[in-house]
Amino acid sequence: MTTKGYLEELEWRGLVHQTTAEDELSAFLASGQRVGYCGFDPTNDSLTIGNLMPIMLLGHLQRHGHQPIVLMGGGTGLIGDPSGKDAERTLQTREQVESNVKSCSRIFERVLDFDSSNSNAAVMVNNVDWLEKLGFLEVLRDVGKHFSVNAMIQKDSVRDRLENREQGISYTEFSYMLLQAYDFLHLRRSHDCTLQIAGSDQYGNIVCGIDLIRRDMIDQSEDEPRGYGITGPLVTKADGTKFGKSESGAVWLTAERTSPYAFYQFWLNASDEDAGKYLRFFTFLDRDAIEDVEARHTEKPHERLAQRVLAEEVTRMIHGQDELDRAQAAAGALFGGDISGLDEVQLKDVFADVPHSSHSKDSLGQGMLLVDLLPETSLAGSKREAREFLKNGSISINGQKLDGGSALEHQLSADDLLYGRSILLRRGKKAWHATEWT
Ligand code: 383
Repeated sequence: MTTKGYLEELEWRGLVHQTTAEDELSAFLASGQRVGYCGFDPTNDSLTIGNLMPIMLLGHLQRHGHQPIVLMGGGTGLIGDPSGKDAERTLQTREQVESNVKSCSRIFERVLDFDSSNSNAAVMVNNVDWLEKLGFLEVLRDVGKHFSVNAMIQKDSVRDRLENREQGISYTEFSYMLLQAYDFLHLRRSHDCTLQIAGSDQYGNIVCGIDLIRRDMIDQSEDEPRGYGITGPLVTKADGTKFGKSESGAVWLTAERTSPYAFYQFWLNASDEDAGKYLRFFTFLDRDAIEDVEARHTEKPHERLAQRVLAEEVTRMIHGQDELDRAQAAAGALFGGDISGLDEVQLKDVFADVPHSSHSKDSLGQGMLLVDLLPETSLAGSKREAREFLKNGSISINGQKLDGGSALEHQLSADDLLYGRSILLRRGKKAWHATEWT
């Protein structure tokens, strides 16, 4: 396999924010199989799409014949990286960190190949394995001596917190960069790892590692490579709002936290301005394929081809073909109105984002007039309006359209409950409302 073209690939995709020693790096990567790593601190039980870009950077690294290392920060997660954080964090317990490492690890199999019969199989390591063994005196003598506090307080991550006296920074978080630097040195020694990859917020930490490696190898031949770094850009949205947030909060990479349906919808909702960029960042489609999608999109923007291809590719990559099929079926049902084929999980996911109201199941006992219920939902502002919508036949129950002639007298009963708890109402083609009965 050729190892050429990794940096060029990242360049045309717009995935390079900064590199160290660019010219040298490009030749270094082209001339042999290299090892590169990216670290992830287990601050939660799942990663978010904020972590997806560096995962893609590792994915491209492997697809260009190099070996990716995923470093789980089981040790650094106990400390807390101040980079990009404006306040000190509360320490997580060891149990929390350990369990987060486990649940976060799963996601990488989706993008990287861990099959150890390949020479560039991805490897996963956990820095608690070596950081935990370091003694305090050893760290101060072997690592700390190479760091100038004068330089440390100039790093963005620290400076911002020093300037903001109210927040300040603890000695613990201040020391974080020593640990990340030590990791790079450790992987340089143990795995011949010469490259660290990350988001742009990590540049300072990467440079610390490279400096430490350089000092450690001071007596070695000049021909021995030291360490390099590549950071990806901050992902932005054309409208200036923050990338990675949907109306219901962060977008996570595990189905337990963000359903494949919501995940699919998130990408589908990308703006025309952003869709092309996201295709380059978050899919492995090649240049011709992406440019072809863009050209076809521009001819008929209303068909949203770029968004559909984006949503399909990313959802398939993270959740697999079956979940993509289910998400698409659910989206189609919501759009077409026929929800009879959806199972309980799909219903829950699809209707998570529509307006909700809660009602007492008892009131269904004697039958409840729909015209009385509608004003309690988002579909009608008053009883008068409710009558009107019913009369002109624009209301559906669980996807079944009501005939205008008899709709005014229509009663809801317990038989209308889907999975024993919800009745889904629709006005016209688009306005859905979920009533929940307990
Ligand atoms: C720990 C030990 C290392 C190397 C890196 C680390 C983690 C690093 C960090 N990264 C972020 C995180 O874990 O805090 N100190 O939440 C994020 N990363 C990646 C990427 C990103 C960064 O996981 O920019 C977004 O996802 O670098 O914020 O030896």
